[in-house]
Amino acid sequence: MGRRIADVSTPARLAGPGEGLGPDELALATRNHGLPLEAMRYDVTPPGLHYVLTHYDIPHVLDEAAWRLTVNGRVRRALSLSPAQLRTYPAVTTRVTLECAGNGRALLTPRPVSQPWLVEAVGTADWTGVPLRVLLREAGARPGAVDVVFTGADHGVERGVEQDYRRSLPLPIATGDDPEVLVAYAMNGGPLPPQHGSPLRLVVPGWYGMAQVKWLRDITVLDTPFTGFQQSVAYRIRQDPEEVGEPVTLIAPRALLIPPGFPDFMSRTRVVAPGTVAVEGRAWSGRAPVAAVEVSTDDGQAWHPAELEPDHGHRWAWRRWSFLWSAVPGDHVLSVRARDGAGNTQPAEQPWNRGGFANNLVQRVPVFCRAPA
Ligand SMILES: Nc1nc2c(c(=O)[nH]1)N[C@H]1C(S)=C(S)[C@@H](COP(=O)(O)O)O[C@H]1N2
Ligand SMILES: [Mo]
Repeated sequence: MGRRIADVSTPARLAGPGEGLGPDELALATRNHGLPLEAMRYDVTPPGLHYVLTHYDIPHVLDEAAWRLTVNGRVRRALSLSPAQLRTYPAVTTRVTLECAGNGRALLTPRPVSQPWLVEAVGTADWTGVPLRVLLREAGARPGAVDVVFTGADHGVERGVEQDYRRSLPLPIATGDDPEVLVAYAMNGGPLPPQHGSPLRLVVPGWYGMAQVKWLRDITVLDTPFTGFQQSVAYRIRQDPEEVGEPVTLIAPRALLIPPGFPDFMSRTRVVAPGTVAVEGRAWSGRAPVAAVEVSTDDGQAWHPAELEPDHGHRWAWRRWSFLWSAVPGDHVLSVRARDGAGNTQPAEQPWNRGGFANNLVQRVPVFCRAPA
């Protein structure tokens, strides 16, 4: 799996009672960044506003023409393809909402010490590339193949293990067409930015962020289940460190609202004037299409149906919803929750796990409605 370099690495841990963010979490929080929630107004997140999460360093790719994506392992014919060669295949563009599996983890108690997301680790882009199944068909997976492993060009140490960033998908998902996994070379019609995986990345619609391998340089077909660090150690739902745990896979439903009015600089409490306030936001689920969105203006006591826009043919993208609120002077807490077609919902009290993965607690937005002018 990788060389052990325990001396430079800290184990996964939980914050103690009342422990604030330390320099380690602050260092992650300043390198990585979330989506400013007001950017949910755009169907497609403008460049630079999409959330970013990178475990190690962003690789410096000097010469894109020299990049090779290899497809090897249990295949009849190994491939080695440049980004220019990949562009000669029929291109597919899919609008996909990505969300980090650790989104919301900083709100958990106890807090898993890691990238301290509140709720903003999300973004939506039009990804263009070649369907993975086309490349795997060309290479020809041999009988007995079970997993497909994706290796990024970035390298680091995690919990004492030196490693490349590496994740796998079961063969039926890698070769499936619903969702259709892409080897993407473009984002929103332009080249991939360095932080989003230039020159090539994997896009797995409906799956949490860890599956979306950036700086993709190698695809290996295995006849045994992949047990790499990001598959078997990280990204498992566990209560105890000793548990094998359940793998993190598809995105649980979540709705977020664009905080209305204007913010206080430090508390970020919102200020609105009395009267009708148009509240809007986005909702998504990787498990089934979103079926309903509800809004509460009294901190989750009463729930009212929101207007949910159709998906406009974009099954894997967030959907816009809206709600008219008659604001009266005073303090309020606005919330929103989504339910998907498979009956998955958002909890008012979040079940906990050590990594803080796949949580989807209902968002709370404090709003102060000031007296009329
Ligand atoms: N090679 C590589 N791919 C990676 C990562 C990484 O650190 N290295 N981080 C993953 C995680 S945890 C997330 S949430 C998504 C974030 O994708 P984005 O930065 O394009 O939003 O990338 C995934 N792909
Ligand atoms: Mo992530």
